[in-house]
Amino acid sequence: MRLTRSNANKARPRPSARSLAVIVAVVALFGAGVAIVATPGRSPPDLIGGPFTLTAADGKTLTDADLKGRPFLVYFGYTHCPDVCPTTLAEISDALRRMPDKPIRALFVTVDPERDTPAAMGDYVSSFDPRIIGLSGSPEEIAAIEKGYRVYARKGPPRADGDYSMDHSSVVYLMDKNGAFVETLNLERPRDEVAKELAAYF
Ligand SMILES: [Cu+2]
Repeated sequence: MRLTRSNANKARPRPSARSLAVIVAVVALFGAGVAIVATPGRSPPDLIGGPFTLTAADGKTLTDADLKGRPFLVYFGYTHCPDVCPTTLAEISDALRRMPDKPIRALFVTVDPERDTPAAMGDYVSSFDPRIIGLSGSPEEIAAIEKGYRVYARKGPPRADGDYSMDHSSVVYLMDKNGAFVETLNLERPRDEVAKELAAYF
């Protein structure tokens, strides 16, 4: 049976904030793909990642050099996020809890350094797996790592109460022990499967 236009519309679920974030991320990664074509001689892993300097909750600096030697995860978001960030961090936590012995570091880097101080980031991640590290930095430091990881992040329009939200791409990056990009972690599948795949890297 052919669907009429109105039926087809009814059958199609409304895109969630999460799927919109994934679409944004795919567009951002496609942008990276265009750059690959335009930059001969650079392999795709070189186009995502790179050096960074950030600040942890204890005030200590964390750089890409400090992470050398073991693979790590990176996720970008902000503590005022109503939906996508807490959901994703809960999913990462859930996968990590399935491998309690693995020394995995997962960085949660703010895209909203104006409000998210290092202490606020540390406070926020304390409700998730302790291997998730909350990180902030100066606006310049955050802009630099966003550029390196091809992150899309933009301040949304101010709300009536003066507060604002951030539109941002939602991608969990798996980086290897040299800090080179491996893949984006697919969390849209059974958590055991995610944990099994991750465990193979650590
Ligand atoms: Cu978010």
